[in-house]
Amino acid sequence: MKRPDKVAAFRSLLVSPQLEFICEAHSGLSAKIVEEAGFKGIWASGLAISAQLGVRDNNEASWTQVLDVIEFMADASTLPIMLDGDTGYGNFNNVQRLVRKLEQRDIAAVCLEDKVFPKTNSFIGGNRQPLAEIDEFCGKIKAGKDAQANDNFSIVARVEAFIAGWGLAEALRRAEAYHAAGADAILIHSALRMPDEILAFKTEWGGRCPVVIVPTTYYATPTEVFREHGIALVIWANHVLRAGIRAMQETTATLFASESLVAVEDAIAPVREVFRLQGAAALQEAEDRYLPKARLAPSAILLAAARGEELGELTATLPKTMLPIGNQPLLGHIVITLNALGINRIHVVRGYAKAAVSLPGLHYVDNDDFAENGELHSLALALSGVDTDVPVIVCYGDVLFKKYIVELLRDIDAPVAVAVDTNWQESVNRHRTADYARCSLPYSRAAYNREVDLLEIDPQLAPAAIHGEWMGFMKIAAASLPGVRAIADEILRHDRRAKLPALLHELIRRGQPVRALYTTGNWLDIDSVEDLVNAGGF
Ligand code: SPV
Ligand code: MG
Repeated sequence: MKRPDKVAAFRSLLVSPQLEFICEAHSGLSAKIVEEAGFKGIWASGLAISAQLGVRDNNEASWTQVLDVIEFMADASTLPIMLDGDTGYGNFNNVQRLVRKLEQRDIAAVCLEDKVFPKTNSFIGGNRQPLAEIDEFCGKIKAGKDAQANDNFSIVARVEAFIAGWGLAEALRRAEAYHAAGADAILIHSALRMPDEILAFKTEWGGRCPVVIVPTTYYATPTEVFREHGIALVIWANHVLRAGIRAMQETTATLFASESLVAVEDAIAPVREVFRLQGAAALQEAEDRYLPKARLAPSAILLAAARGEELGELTATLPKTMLPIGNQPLLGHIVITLNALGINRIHVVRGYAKAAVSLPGLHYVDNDDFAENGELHSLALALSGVDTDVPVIVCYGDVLFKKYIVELLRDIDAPVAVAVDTNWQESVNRHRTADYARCSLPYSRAAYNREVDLLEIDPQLAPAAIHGEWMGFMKIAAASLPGVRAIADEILRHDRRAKLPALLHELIRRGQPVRALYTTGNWLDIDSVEDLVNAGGF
């Protein structure tokens, strides 16, 4: 990836024939915001960085701590950054080390001020602040220029003569010396409310080298005045920090007073804006490119619209799926089993006494006409609301099962698959109706490792033809969802009471294989009070 030449970009700003502007930032986030606003460069303000760290602008933050902050800023933005390097954090030797470290971090420029370490902010008792010896300061500039590896790295010498109460002559004397020592530009600072000092300086200075200003106190001066006087670069030095302080104070005061989020929600940036500024979308794209495709957990559809009349009084006010088994309703047990397989998007089709079907965390699909239609209608309703990029596991809302049954289905690679219980004789013995299945291969050792297809499902199947019992478990691959949905709709147009086997038959009839997975026992459908009692021990 081509990186912008930040160092050259800053030098062009300094020498450009027109008035240029850079803006303060104090963090990776604010650097990005300054860039998005359209600025061409960033002022890494000592005041703003120290303030956001919660310390004073008196070199309380160590220079390496400042370096850590501007490294984040440089990473977050493509703009050139000029560090407010205070006095250089020591003597000429410290300046050399600073310049090397800044270049390593792709910082384009440093501004050094002619005060004494530890410095204090120019607006705090400026006229009591001692200035550096001119020669000593010139030595720092020379040392910095000698240390830089990139010819375009800029060192801006900041003259604090006006701040410290000296006049124009001293300011000019210093500027001249710093210029001669190799400074690429002069920052002339003033704490007056009018621009008189800096304009007088610029008039005398002429075009000897670019002049940079910080109009924090003489903010009311029309920008045109700076332009007319040939100022090279204006620094808006602390306004992002101050905007942030005001916004934080107002928001926290409102939150504290109102004990509610309502009053602030619309006044602050939405969370998605935070993600955007952090570049979350780019990471998502990169994940798609570089991460192995994670197997997404399927979603599940539980068909639970029926009452369960066979249970008589027990289901007078509750559908079967909500009957208590131990400490939870039947539905709760099913959900726990699915959750254990990583399946947490569960769509429950409810109908009879639907208000009673209300466990938290589930997606409900209402089949209000449940008395007039059948299972397939319930399935079709649910299929229209599922995520289409993950497979769907379908099961009945009145069946308890060991999780491996669904696990096998989850892991099988087939457009549509069903679990078939080899233990079908038990159902015959219990004289209950069951969906008996005939498959392409009977259950045997030979069936292990072989693809077995479902051929037929019929409660009336002759015992000699039965290979197992279908318990209602079905998996539909994500790619098969639209096709299955269309076939279900077609069947329902002719028979709105159709049951699930009708769907399987139609798939088979159209030559779309339905894979059969043999399992043995380990499930229980609740059809009688006896089942309910047995379920307690399942
Ligand atoms: C800063 O932003 O830290 C500066 C400019 O040095 S000023 O606060 O005006 O001194
Ligand atoms: Mg500063």
